[in-house]
Amino acid sequence: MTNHWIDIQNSDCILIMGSNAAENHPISFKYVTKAMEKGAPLINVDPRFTRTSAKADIYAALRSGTDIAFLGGMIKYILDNNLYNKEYTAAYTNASFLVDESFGFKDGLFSGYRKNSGDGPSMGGYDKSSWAFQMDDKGIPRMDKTLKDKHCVFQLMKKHYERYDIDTVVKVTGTAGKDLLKVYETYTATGKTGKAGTIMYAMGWTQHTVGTQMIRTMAMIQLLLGNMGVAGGGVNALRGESNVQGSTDHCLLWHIWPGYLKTARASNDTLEAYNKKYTPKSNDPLSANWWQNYPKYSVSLLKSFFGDKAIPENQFGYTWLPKVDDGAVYSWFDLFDAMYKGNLEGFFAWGQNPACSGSNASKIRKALEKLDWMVNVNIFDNETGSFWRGPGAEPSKIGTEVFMLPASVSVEKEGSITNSGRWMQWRYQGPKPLGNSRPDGDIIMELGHRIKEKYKASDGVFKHPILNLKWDYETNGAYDPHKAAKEINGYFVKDVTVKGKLCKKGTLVPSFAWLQADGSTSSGNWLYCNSYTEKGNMSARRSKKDAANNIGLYPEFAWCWPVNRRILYNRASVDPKGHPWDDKQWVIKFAGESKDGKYTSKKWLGDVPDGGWYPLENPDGTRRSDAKQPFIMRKHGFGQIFGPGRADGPFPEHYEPLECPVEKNYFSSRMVNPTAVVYSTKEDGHASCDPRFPFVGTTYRVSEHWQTGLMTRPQKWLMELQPNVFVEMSEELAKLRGIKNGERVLVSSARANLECTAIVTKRFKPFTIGYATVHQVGIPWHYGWRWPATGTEESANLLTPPAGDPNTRIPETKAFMVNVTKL
Ligand SMILES: Nc1nc2c(c(=O)[nH]1)N[C@H]1C(S)=C(S)[C@@H](COP(=O)(O)OP(=O)(O)OC[C@H]3O[C@@H](n4cnc5c(=O)[nH]c(N)nc54)[C@H](O)[C@@H]3O)O[C@H]1N2
Ligand SMILES: Nc1nc2c(c(=O)[nH]1)N[C@H]1C(S)=C(S)[C@@H](COP(=O)(O)OP(=O)(O)OC[C@H]3O[C@@H](n4cnc5c(=O)[nH]c(N)nc54)[C@H](O)[C@@H]3O)O[C@H]1N2
Ligand SMILES: [Mo]
Repeated sequence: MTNHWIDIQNSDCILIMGSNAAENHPISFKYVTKAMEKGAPLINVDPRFTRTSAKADIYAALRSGTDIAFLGGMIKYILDNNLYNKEYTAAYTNASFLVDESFGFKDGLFSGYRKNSGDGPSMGGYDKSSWAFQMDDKGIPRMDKTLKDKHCVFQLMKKHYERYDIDTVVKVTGTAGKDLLKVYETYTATGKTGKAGTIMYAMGWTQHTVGTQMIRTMAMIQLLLGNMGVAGGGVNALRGESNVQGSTDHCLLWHIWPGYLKTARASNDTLEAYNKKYTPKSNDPLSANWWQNYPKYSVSLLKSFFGDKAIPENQFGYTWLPKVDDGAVYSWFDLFDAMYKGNLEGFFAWGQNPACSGSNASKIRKALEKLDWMVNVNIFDNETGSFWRGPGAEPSKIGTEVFMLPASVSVEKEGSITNSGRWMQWRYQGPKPLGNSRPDGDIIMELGHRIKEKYKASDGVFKHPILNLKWDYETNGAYDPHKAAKEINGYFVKDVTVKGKLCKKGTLVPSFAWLQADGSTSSGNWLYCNSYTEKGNMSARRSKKDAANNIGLYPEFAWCWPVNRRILYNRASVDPKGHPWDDKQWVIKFAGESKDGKYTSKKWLGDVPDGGWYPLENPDGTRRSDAKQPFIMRKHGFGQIFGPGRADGPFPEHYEPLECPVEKNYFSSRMVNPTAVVYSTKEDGHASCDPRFPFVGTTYRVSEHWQTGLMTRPQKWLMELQPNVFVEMSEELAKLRGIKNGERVLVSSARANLECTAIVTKRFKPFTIGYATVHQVGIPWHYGWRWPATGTEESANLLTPPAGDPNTRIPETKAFMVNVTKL
């Protein structure tokens, strides 16, 4: 979240789209309700009527996978009706930037497209050279602040979304025209200065071959309406598992190191080359270009990995690190694909259940059979640990040796979790671990020590990073979460003078502004610098005192990255002179002194400002040369309406899901995202516009179960509430197929069949797509054969497709094609 949970209460209009927050993030509704009580309308857009819809003032249905069409229509509506926030858009976004004259878009393709002719999963990619900005002779992007130049971002955007008129959007989404207009009208009213609209989204947006671009379309809307940086605004991803934000920050994903540093590639052959490659350069003195500090963060991270062994002569240990081959990808899809092809020997399934959670799960189950060994680190046995005795498996023919390491559950451990709002919160140990189960921290520490011992004894391959790894987060032989937290925050490794202050060796670094690129500081994650300092464990704070602006920032409750800043990009919540756009619910305001119309001293009130520089303008309107643009993490300092970083285009474009019910895309002759990734094998195909699979399928969660159900399926009372895999369908579809509520039916896709209990409901309605009637059904994915013991219930992921988003490679589990038949 750019903002945080409590801040939702400050919103003037809440759009929940691509999430069912009432069921999956129930606490959020405490704040949604507070905003509603103050008069904020709640809008919900979902293919089916959910418990969130039941609370909404406005509900609109759309066919799964068509959100870019829906939101692209909103962009056109904003532009046609002049509803964008002109001052904000011109001052803080790249709407005024001029794009290279060779940039173009034709019939669904941006300039520079190349189809992939090899056998990799990617359908194609772009040479992005024509997506570059025009630069002036100082190397600063050329701008037209009147937004009239035909090559400026604003005009290009206008042209791009010209095609997204109401009629076409209706034909694609199946949403009623009057519902579309009502949503557009209500939400875009937040473009007025002083008003704020927020978006709450989650998996309904991410799990598509165009998932990243769905979110970007909304980010563009938020920039156009001036909703970024302000209280009650922002782009708010409701994260899932309680600590998924924390684990992403600390490099859960293969392509990033802690703090969103890049994983080193083979061609980054020296530390210098690595730092050079990933440190952006800006020639604009008004751009903070925060990532220019990259080498300070990467060197401090290497110091944290290797301690005293990391010295300038060995590039602080960089030379020892594994590097990913250029072009190679190690996403979930790619790993299981490699396993399936027999290219992996061993596998740690640590706190996960891929045999049920992964899209196209039968391939994952088959892949596990190809391993020599697997270690399941879990609180319970699950379908992954027991894959060898699952349905269809023949134990006598499977050579995989499976080990189970019992872990203790979350409440039996001390440590921190970081919630969606970026708040790192300390938790204490409740009961002691049961039986021979151990905290994950202890398991991984001991594993590290044992591997080191083996390496010492056998001089194995690739030994340097392991033998030199500093591995000392223990006290009296047990994993110590305080030691780990201090390591993450970082400390000075020798006496140094920074900013005129002597910092003693061993003291904790007060914040990332103190980190150095010369090896004098160590930090396991620069973003968490300031979380555990000489003042103590910031994440354990519990003060209910609010900040001066009284908008629910609670700066002394827990700790928030970065540097306890509760609302990201908050410098965009003030006008160029430093006055809040919204006087009542202000986030920060400039309170420095001025003389003769010029600011003479710096002081900000409220939240930790996103950089404490002077405002862009003096009170008399003259521009300051010592100020910075608000979007400090962007190279040029501006919010990106034109986003050339994405794999599939600088503007989001509607494409159909890999498996879709229509033969025509009304926006272009391109059907599927031309850069999507598809991992089909001969046995695991896909089917588009195939009469055998005429209905749109989607998967989702229910309140009563958690994820693949390991922590809920063994509970009798929860099973009583939600005993079976069900398929939710409209009364119209049930009639068409002769299915009655509560009957067992067969749902099938190009991959598998799944037995489900039919729920015939008014919550789904057929969509009219162009001239066709399209039915959609939905299935929860919480089940698996291991519990209940009847063995009749299975995972919805047997049905889901082998395709994903080109930017993230997240699978398209929210839109695929199925058939439903009576059993
Ligand atoms: N009780 C409970 N709570 C949970 C979880 C749980 O398992 N159980 N899991 C947690 C985790 S890890 C996560 S990631 C979050 C996920 O939180 P959510 O994203 O809210 O979860 P889902 O139920 O998967 O999907 C949300 C909604 O997306 C809708 N949808 C499907 N396709 C589309 C589409 O194309 N467009 C739009 N606009 N909507 C679509 C579905 O109908 C569904 O209502 O929940 C967390 N909270
Ligand atoms: N079709 C479909 N598929 C989906 C999704 C969807 O919406 N639709 N959503 C996706 C999403 S958002 C997510 S997050 C993934 C989740 O995918 P997974 O992470 O593979 O699934 P979980 O069921 O959350 O697995 C968590 C495991 O950790 C164990 N566990 C619990 N506590 C601890 C602990 O303290 N230590 C250890 N070592 N183990 C513990 C549980 O018993 C469980 O087996 O699934 C994805 N799959
Ligand atoms: Mo998730």
